[in-house]
Amino acid sequence: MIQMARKTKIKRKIKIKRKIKIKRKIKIKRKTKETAIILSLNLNGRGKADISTGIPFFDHMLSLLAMHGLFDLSIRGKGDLEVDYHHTVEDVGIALGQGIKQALGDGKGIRRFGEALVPMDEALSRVVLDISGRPYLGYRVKARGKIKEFNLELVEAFFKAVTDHAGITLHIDLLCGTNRHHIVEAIFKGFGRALDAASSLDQRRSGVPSTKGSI
Ligand SMILES: [Mn+2]
Repeated sequence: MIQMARKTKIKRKIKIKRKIKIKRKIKIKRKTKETAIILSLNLNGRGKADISTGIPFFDHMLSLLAMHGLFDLSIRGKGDLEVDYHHTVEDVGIALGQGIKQALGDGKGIRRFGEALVPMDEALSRVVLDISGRPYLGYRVKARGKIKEFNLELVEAFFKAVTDHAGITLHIDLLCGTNRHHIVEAIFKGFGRALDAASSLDQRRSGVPSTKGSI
């Protein structure tokens, strides 16, 4: 009996040692009559952000997403900002969603689920996500209004575009908060952290984390 237990232990050690090496870097180019977006994303990054969308507040939020998700993210966006910020924000969301999906590939070895509770002073966000292959956004954030010219309804439009194109299930709740800047910041940081947790590789897993065999 003792010998058998020892054998089991040894087997387990060997399994854990196996390293998964997957290149998870992607470049997306997207051009429409309204916007032109060039995005590069490295899920195995270090939080390096180089963002320019023409909307300074949005750049600030995307930089936080990269920094706290430890992704390398570069975005060059040119949009019809004179019309509205909507096209640019939505199209950056589409490009980021496509980038996430492509960088994940078939999802081999990923943890799949991720969640984050992130405070920013009085604001507190909860972001929970599942890399499921099924787009769904639950967005329960009551805050309304503008930060300079950036309307808070754009935050929902952005995450809708991300979830639709990444194929993820995403729940965003604002548990509390009054300051608009703090609220949006807590949400973007939370998404970065939750996505990092869900997309990170579990060395114990060799296949796709689904009993169906695919995501
Ligand atoms: Mn800030």
